[in-house]
Amino acid sequence: MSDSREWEAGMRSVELFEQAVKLLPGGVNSPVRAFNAVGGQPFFVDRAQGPYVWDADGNRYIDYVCSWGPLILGHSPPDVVEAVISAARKGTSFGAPHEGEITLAQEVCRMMPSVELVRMVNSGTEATMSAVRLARGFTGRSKIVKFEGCYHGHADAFLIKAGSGAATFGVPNSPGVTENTVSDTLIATYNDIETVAEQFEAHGDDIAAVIVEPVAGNMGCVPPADGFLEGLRDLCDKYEALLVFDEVITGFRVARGGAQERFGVRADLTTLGKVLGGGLPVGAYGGRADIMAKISPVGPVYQAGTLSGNPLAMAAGLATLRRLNDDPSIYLRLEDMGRKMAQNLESAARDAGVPLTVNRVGSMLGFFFNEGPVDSYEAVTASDSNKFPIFFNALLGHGVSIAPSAFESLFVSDAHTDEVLDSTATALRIAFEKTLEAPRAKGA
Ligand code: KE4
Repeated sequence: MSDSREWEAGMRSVELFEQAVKLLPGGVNSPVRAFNAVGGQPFFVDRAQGPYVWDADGNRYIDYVCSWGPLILGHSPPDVVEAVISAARKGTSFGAPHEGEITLAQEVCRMMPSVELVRMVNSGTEATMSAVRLARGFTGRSKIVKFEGCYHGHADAFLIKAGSGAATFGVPNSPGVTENTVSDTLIATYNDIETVAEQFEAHGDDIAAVIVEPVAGNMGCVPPADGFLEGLRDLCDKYEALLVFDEVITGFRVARGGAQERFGVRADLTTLGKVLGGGLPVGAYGGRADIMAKISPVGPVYQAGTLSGNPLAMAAGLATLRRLNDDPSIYLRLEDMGRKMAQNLESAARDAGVPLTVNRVGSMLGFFFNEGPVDSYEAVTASDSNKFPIFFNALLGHGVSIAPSAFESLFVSDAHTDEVLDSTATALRIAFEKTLEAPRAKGA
């Protein structure tokens, strides 16, 4: 592909998108896929294997979206595919208990000792909304603290716009989400423990839980500052609120036992998704037995789901977690590939003379058109937003696919080899040079 060519979707993707927009809002089933932040229309995927996806026109891309995190083994790993096929031959859904629910729960509890009991659901959103309901039911309190820039799915309580200052009540930022619904959602600043202490000083006896991404992955990748997670643990203990780690991205991604293992901070409740399902729809919430005992049918806090614990999804998740547990060097490889990808990003930007900050935790990364450091949502938003769409499209034009939003993370999988990263490095250099044509965004 030529260096100056602007990427555009192929003919078949164009035809498919024309059909899709007549049937699906924006032609997609999840907004970020629509390319609104980067211009043009999305390519439609025809198939995927290992580190690659092919679009409907046969163009191949090296994939760093990895389905937004689940595909830690790469696309269609043979053991996962086989597990799903053999499960499907025995039935696709029972609406009744089956052994696969036990075996996956056993793996989760073994890998995350803070999870003594776990409930399977069908998405990360279901997991976080259920965990918050449970925290409120267990404590008898109504407020929660979340962080500006963190995303916990689309449940009403989380869809709020951080008002000016970090200590205000949230206000709805999506029509349909009422002030009453979010009046119990308090906003704090990620990596600023003082803003959390202020909320507790003001509302401590009515805060049921603090919910946090232990590594922020939805403002780009922003790791926890030293002592931040420990500070949350201390405040929750002091005010008898629950600490909820939203590990939908970080669970089994940044370590076998997730961020709570990597950073050594115990959560009262943990929410999971993505890797847990190995590419099929699975979410989960779990934690202390005394808290989980409040969940129906044992306790009064209600939560249910027709397809929760689906046998195919359990099989895909189990095959994925078993590979992560049975291969002693897989996390070393993931760490190594993550480090190489970060180095390639940094050196390509440096060679092009483009200011860039790269954050990384294991095999999840984020990059910012910013001198850095980028350790807060405020720093993230000070990045040069004009550069990202140009960079994104130039990468696509050279066969590399990253998330179509500056506020997402990149992922490498166990299918991303040195050769794959080397060919990515060439595209990175060209794409960074291309961004030099962009006028500097105001405020950047
Ligand atoms: P889902 O309902 O999308 O399965 O999970 C919601 C969720 C909860 N918690 C965290 C930390 C998450 O990152 C997510 C979902 N992540 C986004 C992108 N980072 C999913 C992509 C999309 O919305 O299409």
